[in-house]
Amino acid sequence: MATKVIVDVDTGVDDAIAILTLLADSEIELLSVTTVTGNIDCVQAAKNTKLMLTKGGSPDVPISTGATKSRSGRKAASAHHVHGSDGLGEIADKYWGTVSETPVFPGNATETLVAAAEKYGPELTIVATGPLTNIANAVLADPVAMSSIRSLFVMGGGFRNGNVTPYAEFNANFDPIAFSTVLHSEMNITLFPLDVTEQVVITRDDITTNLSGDLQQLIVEMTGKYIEFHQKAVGINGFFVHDALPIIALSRPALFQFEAANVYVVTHPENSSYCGQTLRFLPQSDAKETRLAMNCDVRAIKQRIWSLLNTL
Ligand SMILES: [Ca+2]
Repeated sequence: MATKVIVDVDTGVDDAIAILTLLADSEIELLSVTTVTGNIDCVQAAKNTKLMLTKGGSPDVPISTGATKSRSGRKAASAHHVHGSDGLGEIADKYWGTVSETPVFPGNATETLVAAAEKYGPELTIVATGPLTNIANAVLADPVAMSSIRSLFVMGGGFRNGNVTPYAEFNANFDPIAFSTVLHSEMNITLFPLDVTEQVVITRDDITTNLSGDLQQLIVEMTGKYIEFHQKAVGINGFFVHDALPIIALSRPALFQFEAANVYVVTHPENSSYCGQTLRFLPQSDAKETRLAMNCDVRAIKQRIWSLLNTL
């Protein structure tokens, strides 16, 4: 039976590739998408998601927008230099005419998450690839329902380094208060920090060699600016596909090595470069344990991404 999944996304370039990968995976049933403000605002994230659902052949999956500002008080999109002003490398306008009329429920993300948790409980996995604002709001609204789900997979945090400051990863830094609320909830959490997501680098050659036709063109266009950013910022000739990793792990957990830790996030001072830094300690019996994906089989993960995308 396919794993029931909701994704909570701030659809920039890597979220977009993650959504396409998920739609291609016949072992996953995507129930719904919720969007959160992060890379871009949650309304633009819903538009970008709609485009990916259409391209991925599932235009009827409902989308609910969520928080327009973080629990830490941040309002807007701060990642334009990475993902482009539309979140998709300045290509989205070109494609609007091709997008179907997927229903979008404004402001309904918390209700969607809680209702699905109540309905499906241990059959449901939520994958969060943006700041954790919506997930924290759902946990605060109904901690019992949310802790009954099978698992929450989160792309976020970084123990060796950050990516918006030397210490902090974007999702954790954008809403550290939400990140902390979720980490210390009763939910069963698996974290995919930069330590693992920065192991997988996708190059333009990878895309042109492994994909063809419209999908190749879309992904080449979408990743142009994102690759430029990575070349300047970290000196790699390609990009990290952060958000696709928890999606791959849903149906291929054996491609990752996991460990347990007690994880904490620095929530203040808000403007310091430490805000959003994640810290891990050996598990203590009186503290909340989080599962961390710290290493992965890079070659097999890339092969899995290409073989899935080629089924679309
Ligand atoms: Ca994201």
